[in-house]
Amino acid sequence: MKVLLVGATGNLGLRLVAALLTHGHSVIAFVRSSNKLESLLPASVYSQITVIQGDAKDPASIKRAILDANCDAVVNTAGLAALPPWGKSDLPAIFRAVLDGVRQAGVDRKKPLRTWFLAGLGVLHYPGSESMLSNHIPIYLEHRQNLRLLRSLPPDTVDWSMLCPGTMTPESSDINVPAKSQHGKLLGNATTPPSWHDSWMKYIPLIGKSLVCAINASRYTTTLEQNADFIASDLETYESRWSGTTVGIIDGSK
Ligand SMILES: NC(=O)c1ccc[n+]([C@@H]2O[C@H](COP(=O)([O-])OP(=O)(O)OC[C@H]3O[C@@H](n4cnc5c(N)ncnc54)[C@H](OP(=O)(O)O)[C@@H]3O)[C@@H](O)[C@H]2O)c1
Ligand SMILES: *[C@@H]1O[C@H](CO)[C@@H](O)[C@H](O)[C@H]1NC(C)=O
Ligand SMILES: CC(=O)N[C@H]1CO[C@H](CO)[C@@H](O)[C@@H]1O
Repeated sequence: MKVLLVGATGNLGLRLVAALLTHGHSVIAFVRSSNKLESLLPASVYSQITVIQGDAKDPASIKRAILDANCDAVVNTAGLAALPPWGKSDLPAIFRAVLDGVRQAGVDRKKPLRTWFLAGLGVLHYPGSESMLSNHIPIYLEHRQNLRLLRSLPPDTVDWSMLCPGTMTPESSDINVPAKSQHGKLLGNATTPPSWHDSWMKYIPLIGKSLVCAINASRYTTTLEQNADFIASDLETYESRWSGTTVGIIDGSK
C-alpha cells in the first residue's frame, strides 16, 4: 500500500520506515523537518521514500498529503503522551488534527482510509471487566480522550485501529531494511491484553487490580521493531481483523 507515515522521525516512526519498506509498501513520510529525517536514516533508506514537510496539527496539510500522494493508509506515531495524570502534551491536538485530515480525505476519495493510531496499555480493558487498566494505574491518560474521539466517529468514515503497547525498547539504533522481517512476532488481542495472568490478588480491596497490573506490566514490554513490524504486516491486506478496535500485544516468545 501507499502509506502516509506521520511522525517518521520518532522512535517508532524510524522503525516503521524500515518495516513498511520490508513489507513492500511505499512510504510517504510526513515530518516537521526533512533535514532531521535525512540525518536519522541511512542514505540508502532515505532515497527509497517520499518526504513531505508539514505540521501534524494542521488537518488541511494531512488531507492534502494523503490526496496528493494517493495514499491508501495512514500510520500516526506523532506526539508523545504525557506520563502523569496532570500532564499535558501536544498529542491530543495532533491526534485530533490527523484524524480530521484522514476523515476529510476519506470523504474526498469516497473510501475511508485504513489508519493505525498509537496509544498505550492503559486503554485496554482489565480482562473480564469493562474497566480500563488506566483506572487502576492512572498514567498516560491522554490516550483515553483520543480513543473516545475514535469511538464517536460516524461509521465508515475512518477504518481505524489503535495499537496499545506497554513499554517499547529499541533492538538496535541502526535502521536497516532487510528483505524479510527478522523480529520475533507479536501476538495480538482485541480490547484486552493477550495472555493475561490473573491472580487472587485482584480481590484485595481498592489496590488489588492495581497490584496485578503493576506486577504484570513488564510482561508486555516489546521492541519498537516488533511493533513496527506488526503494523506493516497488518497493512499487507485491506481487510484487517483489527478494524475498529484497540489492540493489545505481547511478545509471543515470552
Ligand atoms: N516509547 C514507548 O515506550 C511507548 C509506549 C507506549 C506508547 N507509546 C506511544 O507511541 C507513540 C510513539 O512513541 P515514540 O516513542 O515513537 O515517540 P517520539 O519518539 O517522541 O516521537 C514523536 C514524534 O512526533 C513528532 N511530532 C511532534 N509534534 C509534531 C507535529 N506538530 N507535527 C509533526 N510531527 C510531530 C516528532 O517529530 P520531531 O522529530 O519533529 O520532534 C516525533 O517524530 C506516542 O504516542 C507514545 O505515547 C510509546
Ligand atoms: C482475548 O481477549 C478475550 C476477551 O476480550 C479473552 O477471552 C481471550 O482469552 C483473549 N485471548 C488471549 C490469547 O489472550
Ligand atoms: C509473569 C508474571 O509476572 N505474572 C504475574 C502477574 O501478576 C500475578 C499477580 O500479582 C502474579 O501472580 C503473576 O506471577
